[in-house]
Amino acid sequence: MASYGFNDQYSSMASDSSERRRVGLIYDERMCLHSDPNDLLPLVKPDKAREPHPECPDRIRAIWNKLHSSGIAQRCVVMEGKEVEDKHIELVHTKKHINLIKNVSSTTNLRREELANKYSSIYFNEGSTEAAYLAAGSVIEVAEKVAEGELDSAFAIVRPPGHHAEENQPMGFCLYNNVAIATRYLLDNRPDLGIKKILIVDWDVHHGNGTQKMFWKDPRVLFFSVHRYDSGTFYPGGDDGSHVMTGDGLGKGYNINVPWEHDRCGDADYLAVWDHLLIPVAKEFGPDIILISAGFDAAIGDPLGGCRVSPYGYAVMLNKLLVFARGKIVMALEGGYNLDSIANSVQACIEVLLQQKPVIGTLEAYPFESTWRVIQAVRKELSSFWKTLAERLPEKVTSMRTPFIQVVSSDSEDEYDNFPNRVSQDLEKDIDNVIQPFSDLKVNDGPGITSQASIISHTWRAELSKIDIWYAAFGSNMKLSRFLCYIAGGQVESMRKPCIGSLDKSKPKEIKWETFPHRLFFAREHTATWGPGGVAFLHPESNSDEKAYLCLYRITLEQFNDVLCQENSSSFDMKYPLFDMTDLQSIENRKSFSAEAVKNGWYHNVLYLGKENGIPILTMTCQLSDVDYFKSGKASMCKPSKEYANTLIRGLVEGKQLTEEEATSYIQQATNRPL
Ligand code: Q9C
Ligand code: ZN
Repeated sequence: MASYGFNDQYSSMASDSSERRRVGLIYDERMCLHSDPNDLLPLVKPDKAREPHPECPDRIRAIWNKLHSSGIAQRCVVMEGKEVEDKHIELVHTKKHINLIKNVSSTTNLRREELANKYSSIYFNEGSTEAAYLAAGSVIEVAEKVAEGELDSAFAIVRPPGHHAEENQPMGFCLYNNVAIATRYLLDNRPDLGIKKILIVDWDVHHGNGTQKMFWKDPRVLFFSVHRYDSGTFYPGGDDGSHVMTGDGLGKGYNINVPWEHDRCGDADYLAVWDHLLIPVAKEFGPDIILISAGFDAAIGDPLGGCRVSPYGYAVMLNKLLVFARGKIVMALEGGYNLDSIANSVQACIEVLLQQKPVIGTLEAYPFESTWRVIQAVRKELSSFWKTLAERLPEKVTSMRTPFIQVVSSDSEDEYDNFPNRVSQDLEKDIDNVIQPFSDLKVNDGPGITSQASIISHTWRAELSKIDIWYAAFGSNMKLSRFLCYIAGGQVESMRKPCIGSLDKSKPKEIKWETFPHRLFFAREHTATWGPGGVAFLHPESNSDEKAYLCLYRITLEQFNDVLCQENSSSFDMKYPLFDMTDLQSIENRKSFSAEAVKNGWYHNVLYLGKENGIPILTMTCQLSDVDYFKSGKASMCKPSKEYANTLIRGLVEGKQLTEEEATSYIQQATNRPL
């Protein structure tokens, strides 16, 4: 874990948590001057009237107005647009392409129409050049500020979009590839900012073909795109968006495509991709900054996308990315054509960036069966590049799914008035009945739910509160009254200072005892809680000659995080969990997990001890390297203080595990035997 830079992230988050997060918002009305000249025709020739172009100026106006009327914009750092310089565009585009965009607005209408017709889904007008320069320049502007640390994160409300634009051609409503230009700018022109690895998350419903090509061989940029693919029939079409497209040369493994097989993917599908692909890979990659190609055309109600992501879904997706790169996230608008959907979705995202209120909501359905198929195919394709993807997903996880029912086969969106998935009211209802509602999900009933529960997450606390684990105590926490201080808060006799407790003060649901083949020992000279004398540790490695008594408390994973925090640090602010769902999933195979954010604590090594009633048993102890340190005599073994030993003995006796004599001799043995 150390290589992921978690310690840095957590500690920096903790230290400035009381301050408000600085979120940049960039917008410029001049980007509204780019529009489809055909949209003016109805004024001239009413008989030629047709649907307005979906990539219209009102898109960014709708977002801007919404953010102002809701008062969110007033909480952000608002900036004016800035034009990109040609030398920066040249980082990703040819001179020929730059000349096309630079001159297209000063030529004739007829010439513009001819030029536009040479490309796929492109229009030009008098405002196109300026808008394209502003869109790219504005993304650079905020990316630079976020990289410098002047802003924590930012959203660039820009158009025209960028991710389809390739080195030498505009495409799919995109003129310059805004996100790609900003990415290369940070990497190549600003080495002073220390940005060496960039994660680009492209959640626009269309594949980001342009961005993929620009970083195809570049291992500094991890390009991750989730998009409708529909066997290569969905725009932009062909096999560029296939999951076998993983990059080339040094960049092999740094291009990840998650291609939906069909329409109607929603929150549950996207969050399954987050939990089982993006988040684990992002941990392993350790980006210095994240750029999001934030199209909102996978939103419910979008006329082109046919997907069903809710504003809450986008909020959770974004929230899960905030733990990386010290929260340095730059979002740039790409597609998204339902004005209400994009305004609400952007609003939800900015609220996440501001971190001023918890993300609240629930999910309605499981992922589609096809979603698990896609996730498994992607994991397999990339398993040799990312070790986190090599493990097979448990059947319990992938068995939670929604059957897919083909409703209307309308694949091409040849005209913009064509809703890809228009279904009758009745059919829509039938589908909803097939989708098992979230309320039917037994969320607190064993380990099968572990990964599913993360799909139904709000903030990390709400998410982890649904998961039960056994916390196994071998030290003073064997005594219930002492352990309850970590849950409800407080102080029992002979403790030197009170505990804060968990945010969730509910008592353990069950208590059990078990013995484990691990060595109990006492080390260190003095502790803040117990004063002079050693404290108990469990040897992290098992040893069949040993027998340690552990008291198992069934608590939630949220409470476990609070215990882990209190055992290790008096000051750590739990903005993010120390031990989350992903960690719980991986600990079964790895057996131990180091909570890097509190690595100065003596109990930051989480050990997996097996399962009880299907629920994972976790304890916390020192690192294996600490054991060597104790053995070396540098911080020798040490007898527990009288008070402390007494607390342990009382715990064992009250728990009816040993008689007073047996307990005393058990503790004594643990004290005297060398390691
Ligand atoms: N039959 C973005 O969302 N559709 N671009 C053309 C032709 C083009 C979408 C359909 C969709 C482009 C940024
Ligand atoms: Zn799109």
